[in-house]
Amino acid sequence: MDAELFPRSRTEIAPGAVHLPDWLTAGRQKELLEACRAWARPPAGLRTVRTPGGGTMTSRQVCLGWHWYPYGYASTVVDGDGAPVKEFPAWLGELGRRAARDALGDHTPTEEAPPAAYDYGPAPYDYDIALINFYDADARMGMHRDSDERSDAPVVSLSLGDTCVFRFGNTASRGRPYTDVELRSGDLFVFGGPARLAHHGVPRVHAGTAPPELGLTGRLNITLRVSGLRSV
Ligand SMILES: O=C(O)CCC(=O)C(=O)O
Repeated sequence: MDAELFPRSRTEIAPGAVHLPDWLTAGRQKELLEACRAWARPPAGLRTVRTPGGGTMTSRQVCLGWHWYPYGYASTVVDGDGAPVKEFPAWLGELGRRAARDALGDHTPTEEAPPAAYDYGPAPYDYDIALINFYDADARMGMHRDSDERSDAPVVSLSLGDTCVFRFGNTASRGRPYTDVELRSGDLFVFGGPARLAHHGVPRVHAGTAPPELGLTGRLNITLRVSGLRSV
């Protein structure tokens, strides 16, 4: 491992938005990558997302649990091959809960433990959506809010492969103030409470920076969310 001049540590980027570097072990990253490769296969596999204005997103996406399309959720790939969305596995939900707890703390107030600084919604979170975005060297993601869910549970974001610049902004607009955070393979980013509806995006991917032992060219991001929707 590279010796860091300034070791990376837990950082609260904004109230309710926490970056935990190196949260996933190398082994866990490999397992997640293998799972992503399987999920990317058709039916209901990796696709290019078309926006209502006629554009296309440069990152490609596959969904689990609920299928996201601009701008809503469906149980089938309504803007693709029409297949039922792939199942959201229980182990991924458990990983999401652990991630939220590690980043934000156990905020179920008890007599001994005071409530957390912010209201993150009722835990434990029942994660039921994964959006998996694949970025090649030229892919980006514009500033947006995750606002199609009917739940205020924290969003969990896991990164694999190439390092990117993750821009974390504010709830009012796509513009400043924002903070640029370097997300590397294995990093965890969680945003909830007052940050849940903050704008965020990926203005840049640094090609060729993935750990060679992972065996991934490009970047994968796995975003876990609670839909608040009832299964059909
Ligand atoms: O790739 C990332 O780190 C961000 C993904 C994202 O913002 C999203 O899926 O809504």
